Amino acid sequence: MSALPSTSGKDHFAEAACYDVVVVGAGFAGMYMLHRLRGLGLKVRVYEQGGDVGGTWYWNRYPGARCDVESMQYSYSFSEELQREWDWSERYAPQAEILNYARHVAERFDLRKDIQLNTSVDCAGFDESAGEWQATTSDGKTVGAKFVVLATGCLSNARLPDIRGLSDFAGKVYHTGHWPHEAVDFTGQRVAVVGTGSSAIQSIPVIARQARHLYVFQRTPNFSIPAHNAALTAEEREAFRRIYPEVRRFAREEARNGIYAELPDRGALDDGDNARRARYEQRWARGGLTFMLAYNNLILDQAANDTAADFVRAKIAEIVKDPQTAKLLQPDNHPIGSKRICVDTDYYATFNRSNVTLVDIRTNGIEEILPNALRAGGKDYEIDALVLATGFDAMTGSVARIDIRGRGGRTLKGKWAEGPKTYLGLMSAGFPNLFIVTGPGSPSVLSNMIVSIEQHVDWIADCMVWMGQRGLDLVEATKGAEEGWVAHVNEVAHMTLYPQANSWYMGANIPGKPRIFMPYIGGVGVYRRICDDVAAKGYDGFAMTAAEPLREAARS
Ligand code: N01
Repeated sequence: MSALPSTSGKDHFAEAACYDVVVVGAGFAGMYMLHRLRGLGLKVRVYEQGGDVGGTWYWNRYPGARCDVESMQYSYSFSEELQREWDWSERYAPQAEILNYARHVAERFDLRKDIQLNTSVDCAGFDESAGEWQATTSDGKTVGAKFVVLATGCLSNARLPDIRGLSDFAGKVYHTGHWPHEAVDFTGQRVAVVGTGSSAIQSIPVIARQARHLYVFQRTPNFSIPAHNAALTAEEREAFRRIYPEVRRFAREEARNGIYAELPDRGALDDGDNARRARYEQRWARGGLTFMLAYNNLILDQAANDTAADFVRAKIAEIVKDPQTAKLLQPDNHPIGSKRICVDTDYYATFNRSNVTLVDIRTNGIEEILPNALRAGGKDYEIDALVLATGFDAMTGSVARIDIRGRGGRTLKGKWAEGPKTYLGLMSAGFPNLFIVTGPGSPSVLSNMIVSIEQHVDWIADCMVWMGQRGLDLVEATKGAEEGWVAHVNEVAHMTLYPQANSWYMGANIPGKPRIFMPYIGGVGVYRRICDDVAAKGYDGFAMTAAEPLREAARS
């Protein structure tokens, strides 16, 4: 029997299809949301603009794409059977394997029957008199739903840079976040990669092995830590599975970033030079994002941060043979970790290859793209193919491109014009029954995304159950709670070094986008406790009402 009274049979929707919940997106968030809601007996429809499930892993197929969180941890924890039966082949799984995992989950839990692929939700409007949403999809249909859940992803709106002449380029143009499905072979070609963020840092070593010549156009160097990726043996997987209960508990409750790791017991300046260097060496040898967990104050204290940044800069100088190239690759305008740390395989060493040239565009950017060349620093670099690794309109971009209208016809895009405003990253005041999974104002991109996704999905499902049990139809963040949360998110961000970087966390990569620190830095454990506490207090900060009075008013 359903845990919740389904509303999908109402007369109101006699003519249009009608659902309890419309979910936008069939990435890891949308799939788990569907699974949970179906378990409650609700009628759910998921719309996915891509040709398959998998979200970011469906689109980001560039050479070298793989996860920067270890796969035994970057995986669902909601099903014991699933985590027992799926064998990750490598420490950091490649994109194709993660996409296969998403497909496996879709099939294993029979999700596909409720997912409509190749269909975007273009508009969603809240009908105040009925207390329900109307969503219009790219196939021209309008459906009704009591709730809408935006599972649109934080990094799913690939951004083309505004560079003069881009449309005149005669060769092939690729964006790492929107890579073709057929194999791309750069053999014998002169290739330009624009950008040096995570996507570029993963793809450059692979493209360099194929291309006749690779030009890397760098505006801002980034800190990158070696992945030390390797095959996982059956014994390693089993050993990990034995500690899964503790790994998952720790990731949810104690870790700031949702990753099981040894937590530091001291600050960087508590150790002398030799001990500190030894600790950094140990972290470098281990590899990956947890380098930043060498000490507990690296993202809080500039002097502490400098010690880690200096260590990585020295590593770059050690690896890269040409001193001038090494100097250009050493980041010097932001604290380490204040932009997402990159995790690489052979990135810095790639610049020792004779077929790779680093082009510094820090001062003037790319001046122009010509039909057969990129012009920078007054020089033309002749190329056959152009790879834009220029990132995303992060966190808000995929939401803003849907025409979402809440109370009084107000658009969410308009409301967020000066920066996203949410309560807990879950809801925005004035938009009843519209949930966001890992929205701005939640730990989201600062965490292991799957841990944060599962937490939000469970919280949203529990909230719906709570409402159903009490005959409540509408839930909405109050303005006061939202204002308090936005202020708290900002306050916490400014206690750290994060806001010092021009990062996509701040919206700084999009010209004209407001500079607001978007994710919540408090950590996933702390954040989970806040969300649980809010729920335990009867959804403190959320207004909940029964819709019947509205309908009565509409009928009279
Ligand atoms: O994008 P980015 P990304 N002219 O925004 C440059 C996740 N991710 O796709 O820094 C010249 O980081 C821009 O320069 P600058 C991960 O969270 C995860 O690489 O603005 N250059 C920058 O170098 C990551 O953080 C994985 O000066 C221009 C680059 O393009 C996030 O996605 C793998 C330019 C953009 O870097 C985004 O990473 C990949 C212009 N006009 C990504 N415009 C995993 O491993 C932009 N740039 C899970």
